[in-house]
Amino acid sequence: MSDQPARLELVGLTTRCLGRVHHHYQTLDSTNRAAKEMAAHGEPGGVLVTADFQTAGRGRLDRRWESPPGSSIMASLILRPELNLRDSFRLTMAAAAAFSLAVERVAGLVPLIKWPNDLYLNDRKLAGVLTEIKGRDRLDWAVVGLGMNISAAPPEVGAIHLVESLGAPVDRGEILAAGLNIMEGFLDRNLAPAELRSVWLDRSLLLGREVTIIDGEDRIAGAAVDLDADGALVVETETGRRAIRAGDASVLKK
Ligand code: BT5
Repeated sequence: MSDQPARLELVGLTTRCLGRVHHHYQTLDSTNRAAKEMAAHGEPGGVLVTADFQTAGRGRLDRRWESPPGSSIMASLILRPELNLRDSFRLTMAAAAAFSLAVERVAGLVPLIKWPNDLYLNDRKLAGVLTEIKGRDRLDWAVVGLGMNISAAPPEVGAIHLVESLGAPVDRGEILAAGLNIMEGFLDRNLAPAELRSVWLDRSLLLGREVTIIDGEDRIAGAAVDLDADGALVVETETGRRAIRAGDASVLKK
């Protein structure tokens, strides 16, 4: 692990707290892994860890997150909000909403939010959020990780990058700073579920479409019709409505 001088400038950062302490690395195994270690050692909320390259970037369920060197945002934020553990999905909701809004603000494109943790452009994956938490009933700390393809994306997973979609250069530091600015606003408003739900509803990739949700052995098919107050996806199945809290969604192509 090499600790290089910061090369990722947070252009336009206006936060009080988020990203004010920023550790940037040329190479790390995983920014989430590093941030979790820092959180466990007592680093305060707001600390940001970024890398140009990850040798063991992670998605959910120990999947891999791959990205060519220097081509993306790979960022993990330590957060310590007052939150019940059962409400921790709001952190993922806030991050996905903040970074969808940030891309719109900086690049003028509107990434759709694919429940439960992805941003999509043109039906291809642009970004993913990985939230990891520690606590009992109350949250002790959370690490919210974001991977977003800026100028390249691994072709084999059908991903898209922002420059490809926009047809012009984009400054990843500007996107990251804008996302942190917006995220801090959500945190200041106590991650208000109604506000987060409304951004998600506005930008939902799944609503109104026929979907299949796979959660371990569980497979649920139907029309995605709503998000409930906790961010669960409401699916109209043959046997009635179900609120689904976790899983991987795929859209049925017509
Ligand atoms: C996610 O998981 O989408 C969460 C990804 C979080 C990555 C960030 S990078 C900074 C921080 N540090 C980490 O170690 N992780 C976080 P999931 O929904 O499970 O999706 C994972 C799947 O996305 C993989 O199995 C691939 O199919 C696909 N994938 C991998 N790399 C990708 C990329 N660059 N762009 C789009 N899709 C990708």
